[in-house]
Amino acid sequence: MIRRSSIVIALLLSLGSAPAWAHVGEQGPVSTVTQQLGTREVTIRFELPPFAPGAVRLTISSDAAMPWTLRASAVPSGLSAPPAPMVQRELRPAEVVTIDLPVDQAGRWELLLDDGSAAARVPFVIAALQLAPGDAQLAGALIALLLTLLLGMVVAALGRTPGEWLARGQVAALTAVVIIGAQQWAQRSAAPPPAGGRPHAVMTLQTTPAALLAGQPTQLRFTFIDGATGLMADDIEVHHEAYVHLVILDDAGQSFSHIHPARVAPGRYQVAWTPPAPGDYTIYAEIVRHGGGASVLSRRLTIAGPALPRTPPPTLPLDIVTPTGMRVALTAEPLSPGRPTVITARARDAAGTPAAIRTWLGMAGHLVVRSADRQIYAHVHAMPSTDADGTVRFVYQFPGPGEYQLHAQLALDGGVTTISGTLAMPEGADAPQP
Ligand SMILES: [Cu+2]
Repeated sequence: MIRRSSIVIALLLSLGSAPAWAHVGEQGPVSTVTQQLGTREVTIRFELPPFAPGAVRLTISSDAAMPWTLRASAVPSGLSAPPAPMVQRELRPAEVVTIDLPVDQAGRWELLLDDGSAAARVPFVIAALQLAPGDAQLAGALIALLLTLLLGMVVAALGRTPGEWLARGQVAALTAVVIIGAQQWAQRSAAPPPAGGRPHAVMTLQTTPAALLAGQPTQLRFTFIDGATGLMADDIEVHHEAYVHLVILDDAGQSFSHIHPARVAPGRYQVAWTPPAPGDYTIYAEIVRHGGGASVLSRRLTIAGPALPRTPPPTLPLDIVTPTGMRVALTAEPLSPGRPTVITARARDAAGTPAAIRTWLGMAGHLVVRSADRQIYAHVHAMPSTDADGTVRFVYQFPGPGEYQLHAQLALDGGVTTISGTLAMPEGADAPQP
C-alpha cells in the first residue's frame, strides 16, 4: 500500500518544475503618470490589459492653455522607432482624450509620446499569464482528496465498508496535500524578502544654455546613476503620480516651481523651465527607487540678470485672490516646539461659497516647507477631504527655531494655485514637552 501511495505522490510531484521567484509588474493594472511635455503638464492614466494580445487604454489630459498635437505609440522596450505609425490627436485646452494602443506580447514596453518638439518614453509592463509554481499540483492533490472523501461518505452511507483501494487513495491524496503544501509554505517562506533598500543614486544636471539668465527658457536635463555600480538608475518608480517631483526654490523664498520632468531614456529626465528672476536657487528632486524609500537630491543654480526690486515674502496669515477670482486663505496655529502645527488652506469663490478642490498628484494639497537657512526641506501632503468645505489641512512639526518658507498648492478650477509666505518659530521658545 505504501509503495503504491508513493507512486501516486511521485506522479503528482513530477507535474511541475522547480519554483522561481516571480517578479510582479512594475505598475498595477491602472496607474497615472504626470510629466511635463514641452511647456505643458500632461497626465496619462494607463489601463493595462490583463494579458497580451490586448490594448493599453490611455486617458490623457493636460493643463495646456492652447491647442496642441499629441502623437503616441507603444513599442517593445528598447526599440527606438515605432513599428507602426503613431496615433495623432489634436487636443483643445481642458480636453480629455482616450487612446487605445495595441500590445501583442507580454513583457516590457514603452509608451512614446511627443508633441512635435519634446518627447517622452514611459515604461510599462504587460504581465504574462501564469500560475505560481506548485499551484497546479496542490490543486490536483486537493481535488483527489476531496473526491476520495466524498466517495468514502457515499460508500459509508450505503452501509458498506470502504474497500482497501479507497483507503489507499485517501492516504495517497492526503500525503500529497501535506507534502506539496509544506513545500509551498517552505518555498514562500524562503522567498527573498522585498529588497530593504537601494544604494544611493547620484544626480547630475546639465542645462541648455549652460549659463542661465532670468526670463530665458531653459532645458534642465537630469541623469540618475546608481551609486554602487555607475549604471543608469532605471528603477525610479512613479510615486504620487510622477517619476521625479522637482521643486525649485530661490534662497529668498519668493520663487517656487513644482514641475515633473519627462523620462526621455533609462535614467534620463528632461524638463523646460524659465528662471523667473536672478538669484541663487536650489533644485530639489524627489525620487523613489524600486525597493527603496523616497530620497531628495539637490543641486544649486545661479541665475544671472539685472536685479529686480522684490518685496520679501509675506508672513502668515495670508488671503489672496487668484487670476480666476477665487479667494485662498492660508493660516497656521502658533508654532510650538515639539508639537505638530496645523496649517489650513481655505478656498472660496467670489461669492464666498467654498470652492471645489480637485485632487492633484493623488493629494488634496501639497505644502513645501523650507527653513530660511536651507537646512530643512519638507514636502507635506493633505489627505483628500471628505467634507467639501473648500478646506485642506496640513500637519507639520517644525523642527526648531528660525524662519520657514511655505508654499501651499491647491488644484482649483482654472488650474493649480500656489500661495507662499513665511512663518517663524521664536528663539528660546519653550523646550519640547516630554
Ligand atoms: Cu510633484
